Amino acid sequence: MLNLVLFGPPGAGKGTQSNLLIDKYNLVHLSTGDILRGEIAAGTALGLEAKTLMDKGDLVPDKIVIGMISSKLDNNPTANGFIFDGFPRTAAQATALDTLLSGKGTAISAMLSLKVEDAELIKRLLERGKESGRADDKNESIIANRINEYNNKTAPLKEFYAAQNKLSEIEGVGSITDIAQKLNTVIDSL
Ligand code: B4P
Repeated sequence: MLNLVLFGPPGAGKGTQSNLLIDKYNLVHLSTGDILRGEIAAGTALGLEAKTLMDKGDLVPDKIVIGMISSKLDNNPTANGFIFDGFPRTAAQATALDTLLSGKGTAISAMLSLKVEDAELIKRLLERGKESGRADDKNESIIANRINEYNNKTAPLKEFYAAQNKLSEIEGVGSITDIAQKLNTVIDSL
């Protein structure tokens, strides 16, 4: 199985690149951000709890997102592999993911980490916010909080995967097709 963690700060292009990779490699796309926004749109109790945190740019509790990923893995028993987009975001999530995958006789193949500077992230997210209607994209101080959450809780996961020899860092600035090409080169070498 090909199981990829697509990693990077908010606005790095994880969702954008995932959409290209799922078609090319026939993978199931698991975006915790998209799943949570689906819960919000459906007005579930989980969605209501998540919305308050997401609108402020805070992370949603580990227990919620780990449970969501666990059931998505169970629901896709014949998948060729998965792209984890925006998950894991904390050490507890990374450990839980390894345990879930090893229970299914598989593992993460690689972490692909997109590098983009803060000023570019802010520019992209404010631009998306004009049309997306996402509360967390509209306001620079909320975006700053998301970047802060990433730096404090998420960025250290690079070490977790580097220790397993699974980390590849890719420049995330440039055209979407050029970045996709760089990701393809890394994946094809796995
Ligand atoms: P996500 O939905 O994961 O939001 P994101 O990080 O902003 O998305 P992404 O990084 O994929 O955006 P993309 O670059 O594609 O999370 C939102 C919130 O959900 C979190 O803040 C948190 O509250 C919660 N959450 C989600 N997962 C969680 C977890 N595991 N644990 C706890 N909480 C969790 O797109 C950005 C923009 O850049 C787009 O407009 C795109 O068109 C543009 N873009 C992309 N590539 C470009 C390029 N090369 N050049 C120019 N623009 C580009």
